[in-house]
Amino acid sequence: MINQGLEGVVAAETKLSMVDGQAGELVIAGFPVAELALNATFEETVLLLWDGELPDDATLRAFRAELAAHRALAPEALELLAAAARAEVDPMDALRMAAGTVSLTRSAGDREDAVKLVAAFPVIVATYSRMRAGLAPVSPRADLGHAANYLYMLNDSEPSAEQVRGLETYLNTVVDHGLNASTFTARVIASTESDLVSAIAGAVGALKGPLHGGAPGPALDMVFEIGDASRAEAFLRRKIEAGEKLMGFGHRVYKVRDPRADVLAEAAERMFRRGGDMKLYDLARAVEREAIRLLEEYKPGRKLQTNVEFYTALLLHGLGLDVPLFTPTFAISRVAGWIAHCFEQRRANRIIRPQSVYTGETGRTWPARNFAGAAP
Ligand code: COZ
Repeated sequence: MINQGLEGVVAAETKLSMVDGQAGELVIAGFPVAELALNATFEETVLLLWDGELPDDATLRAFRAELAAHRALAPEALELLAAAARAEVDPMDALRMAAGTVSLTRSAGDREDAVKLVAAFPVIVATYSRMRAGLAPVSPRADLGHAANYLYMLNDSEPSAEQVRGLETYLNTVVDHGLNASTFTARVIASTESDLVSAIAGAVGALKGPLHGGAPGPALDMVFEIGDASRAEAFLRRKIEAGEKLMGFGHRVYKVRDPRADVLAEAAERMFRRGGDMKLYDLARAVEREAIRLLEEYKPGRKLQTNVEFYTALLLHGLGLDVPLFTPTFAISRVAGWIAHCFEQRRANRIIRPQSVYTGETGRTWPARNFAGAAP
């Protein structure tokens, strides 16, 4: 019996995250997601995943300095991003291409590659975003933390403490999530004993897909297109009846509301309330309620609930990020989780190689043909 999409197949043991789809719970390295998301800096979360424990002050300071020291992109990476901007390449393709340039500087091994990749992702995304907008790239600042430096390089202005906290809440929330498609991709590549940069380049390619990390943009576009709660029902019925999937809803594992949606919805509400304009937030909540009601009507029993992408869109929009930055920002976080899974794979490796069942013809005989291949 074939498990389409490997649904229900347990392919690894992990200490990185526990996803309970029935209870709607997510534990990341021992912490309930809300506990970690609201309290940790992203640097603490990265070391928690990589080393299994929260870092002490000295270790954290050293790690921040290491990340800062690896922010500057190689000239070849800048040239590549400039060429990508001229060609108007998708930001996720630009990220995948530029991430590969980490291979230009030979490193001592996985851990050094890991630091280089985590440090480079926000710099690549922010640099490319400005190039695509025809703006001069902003050089990274060593005195800013990981999340703050990303917002600084995007906007050429120092972010507020609230903006940094909002972004870190997001980055911590989406950093790891069991064997999702991009994480599994990274583990497959790592299981062949290939290098970490190759594993991460593959994972970026997987995350780009609209069924995985590519959903937040279309989810927000849908809320904007609806524009007013009174138009939600008719709009959503049309989409569902046209056989389209509502971006931001449904999940392979969660059959109740994604616990990450709760964390991000609360962070978004705090931000919009502080900004004083609740219109978009209230509209999103109304669209969410209608979508869940209609999905139950059209797909009874499928338990299609809000997933992380729906409130990702709202929170990142509230942080001033444009839609094309949503999935790359997801990658800025998840790269730390991908790397942690590669470390786990290395520690107890067995090449990942499932079976397939052949359903094609057998016993065919080769037709009489002359050497050029044309029939005589
Ligand atoms: N909108 C409308 N219908 C949906 C839906 C959605 N978002 N998600 C699932 N369905 C429907 C499917 O069409 C399918 O209907 P039929 O049985 O009539 O064909 C049924 O619900 C079961 O769905 P499926 O087996 O495809 O679920 P699966 O677990 O394979 O897929 C994903 C989960 C996340 C891919 C989900 O279906 C989806 O595509 N969501 C939208 C994209 C998104 O938000 N992705 C981010 C995930 S974190």
